[in-house]
Amino acid sequence: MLHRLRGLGLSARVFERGEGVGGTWYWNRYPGARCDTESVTYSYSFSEALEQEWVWTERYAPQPELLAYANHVADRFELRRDIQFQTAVTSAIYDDVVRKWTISTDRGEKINARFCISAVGCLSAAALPDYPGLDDFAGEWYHTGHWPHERVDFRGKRIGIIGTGSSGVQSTIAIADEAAHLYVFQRTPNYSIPAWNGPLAPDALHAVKANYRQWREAARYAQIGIPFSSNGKSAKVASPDEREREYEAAWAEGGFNFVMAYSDLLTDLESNRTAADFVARKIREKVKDPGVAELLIPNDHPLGTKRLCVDTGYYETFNRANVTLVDIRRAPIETITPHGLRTTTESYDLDMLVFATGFDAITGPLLKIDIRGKGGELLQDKWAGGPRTYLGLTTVGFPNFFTITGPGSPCVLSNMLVSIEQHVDWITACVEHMRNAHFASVEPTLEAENDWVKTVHDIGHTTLYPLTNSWYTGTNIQGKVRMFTPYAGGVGTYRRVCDAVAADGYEGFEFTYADGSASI
Ligand code: NA7
Repeated sequence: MLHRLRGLGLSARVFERGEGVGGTWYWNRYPGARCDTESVTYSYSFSEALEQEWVWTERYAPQPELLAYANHVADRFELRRDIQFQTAVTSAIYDDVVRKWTISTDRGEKINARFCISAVGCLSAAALPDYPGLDDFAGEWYHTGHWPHERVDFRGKRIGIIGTGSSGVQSTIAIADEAAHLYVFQRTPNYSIPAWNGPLAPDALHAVKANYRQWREAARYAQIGIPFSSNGKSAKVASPDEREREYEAAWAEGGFNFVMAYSDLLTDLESNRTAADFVARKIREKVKDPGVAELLIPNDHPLGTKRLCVDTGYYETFNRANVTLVDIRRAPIETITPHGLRTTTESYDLDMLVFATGFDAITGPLLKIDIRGKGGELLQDKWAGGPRTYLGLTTVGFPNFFTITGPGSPCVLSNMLVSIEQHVDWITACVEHMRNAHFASVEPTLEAENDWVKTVHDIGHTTLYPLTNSWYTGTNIQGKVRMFTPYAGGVGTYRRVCDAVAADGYEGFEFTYADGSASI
């Protein structure tokens, strides 16, 4: 976004809480952290020179490589001089008279700006369970989303990890390699698909680089921003033999592709069941203890309706003598004790606790900032019943405020890099349009916002996602409204809608001149 705004000749300043760039890959430094979208796709496309010069070494990049990439991009495009690190934005307040935002930081600064653009991310507000006793815990404890920069030593220690989402799955595998004993406290098992990660052969990387434009174009119009597609068929109508072959092929390919094996796995319970049964069989094959295998098989949600995990060796980890799976659904954690934790049935002595307990997702990071629009309206109040946006990019009452990968856009259902770039380009074009036409502010109309909220809801409810308790529906955070807020119609469809809105003179937006006169 900074690079694009500079390209328009505007002055821009970025505020960043961390000491460095990288966002997700800056904070989530836990052992085993790795992107579960393939590197050649989970990377920027805005610069051909950048995509040609960077060499990915693994099929799925590990966190240090992604952080190195973010730093390389920051250096290459000389971004740092306009980024203020170790600075948190505390409030953003719109002044309707001068049509400007005043942004305040925790360093006591106040900055005036025509535009305020949120790039706070969807998974950056870590959630810690409020078990009693944590303050008195004598050992070390960490949250995967706030992992220290220094190496954490697991050797010889009894470790307890709470949470079995993507972060829990990845760190379990890595910690088990070192710990004296690892207790995995599982409330809800999730589905994990093998990544088959490994070195990225120079030939394979070269082949993508030789055709990068087609590759990127395919990603931009694919369902989830990754260039693969389903066979277009329903799993229900395929014969059991056919299905087995299809699932075996998707399993052998690995990663998110699995859920695209048939076109209706995320919309039809019966079809979904066939894929879930296949994965259950794979878990039973991998895990030697049948009781442990049954505990690891998800039983409360359709496959893929909680974020799928992608792993290399997760289920096999439970065959190790130094790993114990603890079912905290049956016997919940009651309290953290000075030397471990106690469930309703047992006590565990632990030297370290790892919380892989997730995030106040999608709206969480934004709503932690005091954002006030026209008439002093608080965004928290406006979104008290759930987020309301037009295109996931803008919201009524908050002019000149844009949300990169905001609620109501494909955001967390997509390859984030593709969605980020699409939003950045759309916002850039909108700002340029305003400058050319001498508009001072832009805001969606209430009608456009209402229609979009309904569209997002209606499309979401053609899928199985709303059935499941998850961070997709907000149920992981106590008191949060249950609502499925991402746009589930696909990255390509969404892009076409956004492009059409812009091509139609920004249909659904109201632009205002500096003197207050409106142009619709
Ligand atoms: P997730 O996917 O939200 O996983 C959090 C895990 O922590 C999940 O298994 C939760 O169980 C568990 N959890 C959360 N709170 C508790 C409490 N209080 N007690 C026990 N267990 C708890 O977060 P991740 O960090 O793994 O992944 C986030 C995303 O980052 C990921 O999807 C990728 O997009 C990258 P639950 O299912 O709620 O029963």
